[in-house]
Amino acid sequence: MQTISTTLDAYGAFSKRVNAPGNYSVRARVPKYLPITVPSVSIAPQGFAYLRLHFDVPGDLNGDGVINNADLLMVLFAFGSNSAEADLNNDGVVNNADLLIVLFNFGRSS
Ligand SMILES: [Ca+2]
Ligand SMILES: [Ca+2]
Repeated sequence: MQTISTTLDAYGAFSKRVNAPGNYSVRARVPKYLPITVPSVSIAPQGFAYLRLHFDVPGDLNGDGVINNADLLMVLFAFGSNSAEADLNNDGVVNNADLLIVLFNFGRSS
């Protein structure tokens, strides 16, 4: 599978020149959420595609595509601090709310 890296704009759009226009499987990541895969994205000869991406499974703090012990440990080690890296709900503190997000989604992968 060919991998292309690009940056989405605020509307989730990207433009990327590809070697061959056609259908691609697009895997997208944002920090702290499980990545999502969108199959059969048609990329035009000009390299444009417009996607509506919805990231709905938070908890993947280390970005490896699975929510497991590694993510849990990141929350536990940062517990009580203001570590932005482990602050899943972005409220400025790492606490029970962040822990529950990891536990609720524990074992999920994409
Ligand atoms: Ca993870
Ligand atoms: Ca928090």
